[in-house]
Amino acid sequence: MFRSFLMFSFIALQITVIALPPTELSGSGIIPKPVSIIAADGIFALTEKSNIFISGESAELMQIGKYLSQKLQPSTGFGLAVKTFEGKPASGDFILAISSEDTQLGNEGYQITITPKAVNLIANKPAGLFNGIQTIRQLFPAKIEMSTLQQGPWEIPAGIIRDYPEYPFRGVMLDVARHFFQVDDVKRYIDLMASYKMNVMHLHLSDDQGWRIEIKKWPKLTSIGGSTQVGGGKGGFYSQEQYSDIVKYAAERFIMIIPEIDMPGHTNAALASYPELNCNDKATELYTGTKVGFSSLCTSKEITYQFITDVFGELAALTPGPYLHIGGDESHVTKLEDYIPFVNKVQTIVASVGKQVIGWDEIALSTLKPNSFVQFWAKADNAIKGVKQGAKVIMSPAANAYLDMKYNSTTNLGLNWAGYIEVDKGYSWDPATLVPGIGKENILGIEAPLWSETITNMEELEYMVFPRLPGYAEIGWSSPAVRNWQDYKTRLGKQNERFKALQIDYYPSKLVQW
Ligand code: TNX
Repeated sequence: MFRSFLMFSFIALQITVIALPPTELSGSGIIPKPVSIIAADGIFALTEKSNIFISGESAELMQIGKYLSQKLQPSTGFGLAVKTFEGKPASGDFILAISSEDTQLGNEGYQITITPKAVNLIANKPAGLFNGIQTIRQLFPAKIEMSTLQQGPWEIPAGIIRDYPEYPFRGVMLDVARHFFQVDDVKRYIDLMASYKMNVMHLHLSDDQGWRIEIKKWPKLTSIGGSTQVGGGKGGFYSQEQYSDIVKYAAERFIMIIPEIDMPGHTNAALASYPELNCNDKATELYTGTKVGFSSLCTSKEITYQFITDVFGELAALTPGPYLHIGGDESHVTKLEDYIPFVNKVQTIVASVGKQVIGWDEIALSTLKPNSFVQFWAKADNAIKGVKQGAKVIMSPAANAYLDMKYNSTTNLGLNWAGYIEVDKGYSWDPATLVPGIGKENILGIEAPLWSETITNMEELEYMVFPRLPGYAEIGWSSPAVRNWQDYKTRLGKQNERFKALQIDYYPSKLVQW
């Protein structure tokens, strides 16, 4: 009797702990929301016999196939082989194919056809395949993301998903100047953003408190300027090899790195390293506080432009992407009559090293080159001045998209000068209607910056970035026609298990049922 009672409770327990996999493809948890999902009959099962077939001999496709294999390996324990496609796939295979027939998919879109036999992923370009893999990851149970061996089954209900982005530019910015972040931290951030199909990482590499990139012609920038950070810690910098390693790691995940050297303001670390960059030829003291707007390069000196040419020359050589970010914000101690010609000259220097300029919205006060971009953060008037000059805008409105703004008055980390950004506020805006006079045709995309005055390590970074980042990813990827908070918050709540599997320290907002 006692034994059968035990048996009974054992069975009951088993029933409650086994979450049955879904039998119909709803894609209900996917972030960013795909363009269309159509369910079909049947279920695909990944097994230890599954292979990954790629269409044609290509190092890039091989690398994407291996990326998928490596993502699935730790939790499933399967070592999926990546093979060049020949003949028919067997049951349980993935097929990754480039096909240029479906032009609607563009450079980053994809289509996934899931049948009981195979998962067939097609795209026009490798980036599309990479994005499709991010969707496939979310179609499996969340424990697929665990770093230790888990029990299957590893199933996906059949159906077809078609998907492509609203904007080509979907970014984050990380301020490694106020507090320095090691290469491995940056790589983890890259992996996390890639899983939500974001494709740009802007690195804020210099500010008053620190210079974080080795420049061979100006070595004191890092030996002196990189030696501290906010609060007086030891700071740090990336050697050119380390920076290139980040660029390569990002590129393998179809993410472009945009390096920023902020100028003429936010330059105390450089001014402390080289006296000649100051109008009075005296080096400033290193600075470890959090004030802004007190420093300026000497705009009237020839050496200043030689310095900028050298710095951007070396950075351009290390950066395959087309952009160099010149900052340009909060130059409160640079007179406007000096600021405007300065920005004009810097645009010419950037062009001379073969790159295009991005700058914070203040740069629109100058005469923009036809291929310069304005990053809207604070003043709509500035951004509109940029649009009137024909420039495209990157939308980073501080009151909606700043990852360093507190969630609410009880958040310990972060700042609140642009207000609080709860998860719903971060999600519920449309870049194309936020600022009258800036429409979709004027917008390159969106970027969510994390300034690090108060953010000292990865745990703190993740708490501010999650769970807001998937929302910014969705704003950049999904059409406003399919976006609304009620639907989104249900999908976000379901990401909970994925955050846990990936060991993300997120803020469990009360607005979301986790
Ligand atoms: C304004 S946003 C700044 C940064 C600060 C940030 C803090 C921008 C272009 N400039 O220097 O770190 O506020 O939120």
